[in-house]
Amino acid sequence: MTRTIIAIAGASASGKSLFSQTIYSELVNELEPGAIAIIEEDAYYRDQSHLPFAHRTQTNYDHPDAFEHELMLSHLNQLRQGESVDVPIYDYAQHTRSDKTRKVLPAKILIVEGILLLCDKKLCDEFNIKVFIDTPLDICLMRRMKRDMEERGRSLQSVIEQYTSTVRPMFYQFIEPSKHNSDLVVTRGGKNRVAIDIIKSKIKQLLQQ
Ligand code: UZR
Ligand code: MG
Repeated sequence: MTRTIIAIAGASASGKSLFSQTIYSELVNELEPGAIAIIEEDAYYRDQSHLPFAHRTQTNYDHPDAFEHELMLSHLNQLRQGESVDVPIYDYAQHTRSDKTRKVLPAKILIVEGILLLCDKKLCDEFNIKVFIDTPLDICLMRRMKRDMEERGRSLQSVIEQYTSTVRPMFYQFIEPSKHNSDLVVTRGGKNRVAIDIIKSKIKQLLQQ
């Protein structure tokens, strides 16, 4: 069976998750069970339970080394071979993996989304369709302040510190250049209806083959 892996990358708070989740949730009920699945790169942030909490807050989470891309790669290979995988569940408040996992079944269409997916050559080789969400960084910063304070338990000061020390520099060093590895650039983010509909119809076309 041919399986298609679609990667959605872009800056933190660019709208990757909303874009991917919108496509996934609008299709999942319409398609036969097991046709489509979704995985976040964030799930593969390294386990840091061996480090004291104060050390974990110092990690550069916007650098490729923060992710266990090797595990993600082996999961993608297993899914391609029709095996299911146990994807880690990350705890942003504790800055480490939780002890829970999520079972993902091998679907015909797999959407993966995350900030640094297109920086990794080995991962890129696995992706059949590569999309980059290109949202201006000031818009991302405003969304990020709101999200991290409301959903990830952060103070305004910590969001600003993280943004200045890692989010912004790593964006220019790794994420922005990875745009050139994409097949498609989507402006604005998760609410670009035309782009969502184009990806949805591509998925439906692939499922009919
Ligand atoms: P998205 N991140 C944390 O702040 N703490 C963690 O323990 C793990 C990740 C942040 C990370 C990155 N940043 O920018 C963001 N910093 O999560 C990626 N600093 O998540 O793609 O959903 O924005
Ligand atoms: Mg996200």
